[in-house]
Amino acid sequence: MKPKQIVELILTNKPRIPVIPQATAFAPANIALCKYWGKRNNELNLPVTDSLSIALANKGATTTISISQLQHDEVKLNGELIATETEFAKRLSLFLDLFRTPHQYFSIDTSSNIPIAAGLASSASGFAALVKALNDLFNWQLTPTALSILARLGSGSACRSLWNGLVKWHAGRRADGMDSFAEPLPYQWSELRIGLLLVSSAKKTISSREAMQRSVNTSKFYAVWSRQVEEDLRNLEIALQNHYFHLLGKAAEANALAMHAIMHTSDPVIFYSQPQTIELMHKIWDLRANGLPVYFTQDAGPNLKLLFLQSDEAVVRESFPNIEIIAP
Ligand code: 2P0
Repeated sequence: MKPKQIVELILTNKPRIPVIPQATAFAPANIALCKYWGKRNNELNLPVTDSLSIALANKGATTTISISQLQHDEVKLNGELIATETEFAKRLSLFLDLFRTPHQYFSIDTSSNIPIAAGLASSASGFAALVKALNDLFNWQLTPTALSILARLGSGSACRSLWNGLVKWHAGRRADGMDSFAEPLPYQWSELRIGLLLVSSAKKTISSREAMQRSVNTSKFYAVWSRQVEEDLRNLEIALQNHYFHLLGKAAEANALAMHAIMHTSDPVIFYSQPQTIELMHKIWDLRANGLPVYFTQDAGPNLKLLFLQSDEAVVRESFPNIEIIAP
């Protein structure tokens, strides 16, 4: 099945004319504690494994959508009009092609309060916010599950950005991906903290889309990824259920390091870490060796995200003066 057919199926008997002049929606960014790395279907963004994430509360994307009077989409990013030939505008328009009726064009105004393309999951919150705004503009009244599937067609990890808190994306088994969507997990852990350590907000040299494809195709280590995920997910869920912080940190850090080991063994090599990333890792390991319960996770970029508890916030802030702390 093609993405367009999936959308037609989900929007069967749904209105295709806006019911309000414009709609605005927010979606949080999410950080995976167990990563999505590798697809079984590239067109539908169907993953090889399940993944588990935590939402970044008020960090994310706010998107306003309306019908454009022009003969093309208009895209504004953080208040600035973006040329239609840019990769960003083209990717958005290609996604909107899935929804538009003939000669229907959109005006999209999206702003993000997180650095774009720095491995901080900005496309995830962007596509999730867009799908929510479309749902409101047309009054589709879709279920969160349907919205999750639609967001996934824009960017895989976007299917996890429709909720706050802890979220699990079920890989599913079906070829059409109708069983591949995320859902919120029932665990609460208000003491959990995430610290953003920004090493660079420069655009990445290789997109995560391309990097995961290359990993699947060329890394011999990819063969063990499913087993790694299975074990990490089991430990993460036990940790979340029982508030075992060390188990949580250990599983999340191991999962991120395994994902990067796959990249490091890809051909050509994919290496997102900068010297400062490695320095920070050593600092985290040293602090931990000295008794501070702090762990990290890393996505497709040089930045690190620290995991720790509220009770250690002051020490963490002292050790990393530039950290941005989020209470998810
Ligand atoms: C994740 N990442 O689980 C993993 C960890 C990056 C590292 O999901 O091709 O932008 O649009 O489905 O969702 C980033 O990949 O990729 C991502 P596409 P996406 O958060």
